Amino acid sequence: MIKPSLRGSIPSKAEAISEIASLTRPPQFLAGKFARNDVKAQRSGMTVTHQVWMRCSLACAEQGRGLTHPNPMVGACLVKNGKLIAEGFHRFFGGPHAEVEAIRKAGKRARGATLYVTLEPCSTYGKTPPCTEAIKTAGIKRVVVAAVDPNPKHQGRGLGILKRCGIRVETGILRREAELQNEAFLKWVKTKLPFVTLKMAQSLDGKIASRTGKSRWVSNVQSRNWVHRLRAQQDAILVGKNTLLKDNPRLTVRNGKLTKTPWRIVLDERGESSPSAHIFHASGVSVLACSRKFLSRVSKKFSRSKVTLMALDSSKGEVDLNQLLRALGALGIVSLLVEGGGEVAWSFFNAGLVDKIEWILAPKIIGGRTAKTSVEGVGINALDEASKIRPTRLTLLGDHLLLEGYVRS
Ligand code: AOF
Ligand code: ZN
Repeated sequence: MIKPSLRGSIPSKAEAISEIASLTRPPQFLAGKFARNDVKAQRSGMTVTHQVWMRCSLACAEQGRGLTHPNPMVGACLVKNGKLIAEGFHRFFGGPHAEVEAIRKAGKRARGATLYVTLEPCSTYGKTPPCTEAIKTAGIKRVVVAAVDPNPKHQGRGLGILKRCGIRVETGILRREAELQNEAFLKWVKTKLPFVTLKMAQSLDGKIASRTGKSRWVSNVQSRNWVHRLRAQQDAILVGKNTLLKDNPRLTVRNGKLTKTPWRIVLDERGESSPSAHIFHASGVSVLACSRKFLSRVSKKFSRSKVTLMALDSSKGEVDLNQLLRALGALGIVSLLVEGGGEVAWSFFNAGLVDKIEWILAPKIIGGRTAKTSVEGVGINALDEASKIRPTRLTLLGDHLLLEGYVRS
């Protein structure tokens, strides 16, 4: 049995609120223990309460997924006398921080309240003033934090400032869940490289097309809808030039409430793509990553197109992916979705650059020794050289299986 992933355990806002509603009538086992004035039980009761409110903050933070880069997702709840008085989340880069949004909504009622926040409050002037100041001014008496800010500018500083001015501070409540929620930001802030998710849709026998090259549609409607939601959570989406030449995908996000379009990136060493391909004409940013060696030729070919050219080192017909990721990281791309095809997938696995996989298995057998497979390239010699995956979740999308997991380093 595959254990559900922690991300799967982050509740929707409705679930978190209903969990909280049940807590305002304390569960019997807690009420009994409080009645006996059992100090230990009170402490564990407090932990349960903290976890419930922190789940609410995690659910708030989740609403910013895909919209905040290169900032993290952050959610906050203000609680007084066991009741939620205001909540907030970080909505977009440069916008108010979660804590400030909750404090503004609460107004005078924030005085004496407890703040539950998924990330340590910031303590310096960035795009916005420090949240530690807003917390002090609002008269908040206790701050409960899930994860310490990994950003070296803030790490631990905010907590220290709050403690020194007499505010009670507790940390580590649902820390793992909060870190998982911001796994991409965590990697980026430490390494300045984007978190790479590789998505693939294949038949049970590993094919992504028939022997005649037909690939539409290996997957079903539910999994295609799911892919649109996955795309909406990313800062950039990458495909290889073969996918572009063959499928001419739009790589758009159709999730109804989109407020940000991920960048679209094509790996194309020699600039063989057609300037009329759909992705170079859709709204938003399109990037063609080519070799420096071919830059002048490529820029002439694409001179009338609004694509941005990124010139990289290349060898043996492939652009340097490490260099590409460093460049994207420097441009503030925190999460990158690699969508194939098989040669691109191999190059990313072979360079050890994949963090997470999202693998859709269509319950069909395509067959054919020349039919394209999901991961091509030259492959490995010995099985112990294989990229190994730690599976974390198995989901049914209609009659298709979605396997999620992390590449073991
Ligand atoms: C956010 N949202 O709710 C919290 C953050 O340039 P600034 O002022 O937006 O500051 C960004 C940093 O602040 C960010 O990298 C993180 O370390 C910290 N906390 N950031 O974007 C929030 N609480
Ligand atoms: Zn802040």
